[in-house]
Amino acid sequence: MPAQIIDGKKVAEETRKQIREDVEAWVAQGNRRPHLQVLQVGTDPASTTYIGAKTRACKDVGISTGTTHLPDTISPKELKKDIYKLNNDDTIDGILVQLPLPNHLSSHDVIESIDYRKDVDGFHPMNVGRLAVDQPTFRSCTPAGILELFKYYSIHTKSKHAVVVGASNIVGSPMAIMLSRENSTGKATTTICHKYTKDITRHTIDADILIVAAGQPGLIKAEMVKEGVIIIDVGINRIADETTEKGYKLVGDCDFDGLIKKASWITPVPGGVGPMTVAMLMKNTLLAAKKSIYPDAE
Ligand code: BQF
Repeated sequence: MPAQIIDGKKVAEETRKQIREDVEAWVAQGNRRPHLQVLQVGTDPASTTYIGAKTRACKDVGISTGTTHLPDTISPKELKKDIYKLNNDDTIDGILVQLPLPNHLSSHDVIESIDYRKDVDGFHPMNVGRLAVDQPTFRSCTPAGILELFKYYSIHTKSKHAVVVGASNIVGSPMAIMLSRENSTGKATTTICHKYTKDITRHTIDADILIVAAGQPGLIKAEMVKEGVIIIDVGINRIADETTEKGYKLVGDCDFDGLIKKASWITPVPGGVGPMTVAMLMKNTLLAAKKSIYPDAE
């Protein structure tokens, strides 16, 4: 039997519908409408696309939003000055600096300059630290979205072997932390593979749940996994394709056509993890707004 498809587009729509209701209830109680401010440094076309998706999602759920465009020549000092202004602006609930940044800017330094209470991406060391000790926090949107998909499809992680391929600060590392904590979305035995792993098949072949965020199209093939594996493909790679309007198509890091025959569940690209990432950003922004008034809100 071929794998069942995890429909991230559908689950994201349902998630946004819930958030829309929560936002309207929040505003109906007399609160200011939540606001997300996005900072774009430079004009990277992929970044522009992602910001477009986030702006549309904000409109959909009733969160107010704006994008500040900054030149790619901006100095770290100037960029941080803009961030401090937003930190001190009571009408701004969430601040998102679109990544990647141009090479001359340190993302660590820039992220740390964001007030952690407005860090709706969940990248500030305060929020990462709180995640690591299992305290309520703004969770990184992609791994949080993957856990929402597990919840929706009743995919259990307890005592499973979860293998995470890719150790980035944005996806792999927080994903592994979440899966290994002793809570209802964790309790998995977790392996992290990365570019220094000698023989990744040794690990992937043993995975009950395989989460791939390596940025390498076709990295995971059917021979590398066992029957019944759950495949979560986080990769978003642009591949040249003249038959499409844009001249490219999106593919993940996994050989979907091969793996669908062997897996029990699989996420497509596009329409899998990506839409959930954006939905979780909406959730974090509403949470930031609530916490600005009720610090204990969860
Ligand atoms: C979909 C991102 C790499 C580097 C920087 C929907 C998104 C993507 C795909 C999206 C991503 C990836 C984002 C789909 C935000 C996810 O339909 O499959 C939405 O907008 N994402 C980002 O902001 O920066 C990135 C990937």
